[in-house]
Amino acid sequence: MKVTKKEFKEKFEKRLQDRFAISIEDASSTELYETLGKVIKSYYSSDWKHTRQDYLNHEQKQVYYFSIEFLPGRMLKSNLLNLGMLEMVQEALVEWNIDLEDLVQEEPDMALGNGGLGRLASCFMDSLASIGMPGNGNGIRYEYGLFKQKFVDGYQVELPDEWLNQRNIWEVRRESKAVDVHFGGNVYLKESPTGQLKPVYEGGYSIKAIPYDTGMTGYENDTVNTMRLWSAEVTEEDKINFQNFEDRKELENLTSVLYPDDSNEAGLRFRLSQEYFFVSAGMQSILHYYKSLGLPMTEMNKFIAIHINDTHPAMCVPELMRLLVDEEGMAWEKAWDVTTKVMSYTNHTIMSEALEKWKISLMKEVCPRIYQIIKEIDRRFVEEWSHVFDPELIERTRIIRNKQVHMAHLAIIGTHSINGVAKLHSDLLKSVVLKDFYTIYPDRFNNKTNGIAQRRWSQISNPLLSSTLDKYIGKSWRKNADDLKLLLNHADDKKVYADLAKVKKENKKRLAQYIKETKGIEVSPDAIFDVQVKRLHAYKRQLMNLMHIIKLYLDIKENPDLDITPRVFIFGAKAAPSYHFAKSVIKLINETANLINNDASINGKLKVVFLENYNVSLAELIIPAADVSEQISLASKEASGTSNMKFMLNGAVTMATLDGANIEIRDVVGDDNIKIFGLTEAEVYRYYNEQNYNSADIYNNNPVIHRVVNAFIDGTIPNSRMEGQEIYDSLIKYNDEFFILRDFMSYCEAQESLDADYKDKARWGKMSLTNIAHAGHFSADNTVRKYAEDIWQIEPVRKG
Ligand code: GPW
Repeated sequence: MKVTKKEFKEKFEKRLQDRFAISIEDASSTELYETLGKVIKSYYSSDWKHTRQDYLNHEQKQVYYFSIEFLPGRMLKSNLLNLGMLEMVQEALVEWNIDLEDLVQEEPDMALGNGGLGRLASCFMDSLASIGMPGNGNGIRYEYGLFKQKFVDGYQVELPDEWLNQRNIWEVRRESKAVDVHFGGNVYLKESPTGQLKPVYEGGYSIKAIPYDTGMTGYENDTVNTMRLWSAEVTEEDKINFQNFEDRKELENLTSVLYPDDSNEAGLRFRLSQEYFFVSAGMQSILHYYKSLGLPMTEMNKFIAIHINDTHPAMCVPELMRLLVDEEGMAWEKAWDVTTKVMSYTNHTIMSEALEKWKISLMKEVCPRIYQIIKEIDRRFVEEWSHVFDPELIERTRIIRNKQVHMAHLAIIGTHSINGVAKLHSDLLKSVVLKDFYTIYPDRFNNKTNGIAQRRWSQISNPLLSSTLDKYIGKSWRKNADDLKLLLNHADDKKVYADLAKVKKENKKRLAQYIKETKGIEVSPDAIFDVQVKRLHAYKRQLMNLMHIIKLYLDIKENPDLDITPRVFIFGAKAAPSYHFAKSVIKLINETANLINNDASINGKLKVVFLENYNVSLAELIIPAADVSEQISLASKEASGTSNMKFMLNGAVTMATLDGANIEIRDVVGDDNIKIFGLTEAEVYRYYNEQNYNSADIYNNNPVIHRVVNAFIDGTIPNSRMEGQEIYDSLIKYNDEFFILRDFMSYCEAQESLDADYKDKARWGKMSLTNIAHAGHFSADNTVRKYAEDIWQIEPVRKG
């Protein structure tokens, strides 16, 4: 898109005048933001239309990415960047004395997701468009996004995220594409005049699903894909049919809130209804589209691919069966063949508490026909395989077991591809968690290591680094992140180290300013910025990070002359509102922060900052300022991690266990440029197999650990007696589920070694540079390209 500054300014002024009848000088930031959004939209709207038309004209195979979460954050700058207008608009606004950053702040951070899973979906949307692939998102338009977090007396308090109060300028409501989704009632099968069994529905409710479409702009390629989010609406007409008030309220509010649990099973009826709602609405609209092509139903898999992002949308399988068999009259076997060819599934966790299961009784209540279809899929699965494999193995892999519907089993049996999100994770799926399924369907299993939207996590969040890179390696990396490798030509250039260090320092100043403003804490940009930002979860071990801080604190108290580089420990993390342990960890970190930050005898050597309300926008501020990236989950627990990739791209050095994608980061940067510590996954499994982990032994025999753990109960950390006791018990009485005590000394050693490396400017410069240079390996452009080739069989758009 080539738009001159002059054209832009004229258009902007006209829009502002048409909409608000004012001139630039009199406009508020809100008015300016809204106008800018409208102008940007007008620039991509014809490309949006053409993209859709191109797909249609060429009968292009498209993928639909079903995800119960999308976490795009703000879109203003990414749209400007993608349209090639970012610098021009920045300049134009400056000529009017307007700072683009002020307008950016006006946009609500769109947080329709919890963490990594939702953010990955949004990174994929960005990359699909940017490599010109026909890919659409399908999800839920929650009226309230993930709660806003505040701290009161060190405790987390949750406030509603009313993001739609300000209008969402990017979405387009498409009334004409609305569909009905049916819930509840009874269903029985009746023979039709043609001899077919047809379902007859009795009672139940229909609600309207209204799609809101958002254009997903590609990077400088005129492609604009669609993210379609569904909103539930109950019409006046429908209201009459509700038998009771509860049902009505529940369905009316179906898309009002996002469940705030990350990697944890929700298990409530309402959540199941949400899942069926966006699955059914999405599948129906895809089928409408496909039918408009006038192609044979049996060839759907040549034109449509549907991806199930974790198991939340796994009902896509029975829903497509319902549409093909019940509505289109296709024979079961044919429909099953098409369905499995269309569907593919990504697994994002091996942790059993996060594997979705639904009570049969609940599913019968919410979507009775879907339950019947699942039962039939299950019956045929047993029939097909129990003669081939050990019947016990088949029993273990059934979809319906112990009065529950196992969604992962449904997703595996009903798709042609199952992938994990990092090499280790995919291996563990095959060898442990889904071993039985791997026996049955070895060809379905594959790995797709996660990736990140490189442009957001460099060009948008770190413009200083971006221009420094341009200076040394040219601009090609901006489109093709693999070209970051060109930086290796300067691997030993001290001038480059110094330039990169200068950029880092500026970013640290920017963050220090924010910390000062929001928390009133003074931090020095000369200190090491050591960062752990991610959801608060026991397995991610924020607690171990805290214990290291406590150790340093006690060490300095004992020896005020201790030679350590000053460090600022920065946390950002939301805890699920019902996750008691996680909330206690937050309280303890906050109280420890108070203690340390206000202890003058520490001499500013340590600072602890827990930033409130971590979200995508805050990540864009924090990550460019990090020296150290904390990726310290117990080996085998973190499926991949993706912030690890963002930090690396921004030149931070990773403090890492051999878990998830950390392993692949080590493989590309080499052992010298990452700090590895802790148990390997094999060692963790050895403890499980031999059942001989004993945290109390470690506690009793290691004086360093003893002292740190005691700090939780001996009054060292103020105002946290109950929380301290709870943490202590988790470590000692309940045998330290995530082996923190086992990894602790190794963690401390790695931290000491990191301190020494940091002191050596050249050494650190090289580590940082090497990380940036290899970050292109984790570009979501590459990841999505592999999905496209191996799983979806889609190709870039043929234009025109
Ligand atoms: F439990 N992940 C997440 F697998 O953010 F469903 N939320 C979730 O509910 C789940 C996984 C689920 C994360 C993984 O924990 C993380 O390791 C991974 O990088 C990310 O998904 C994207 O694959």
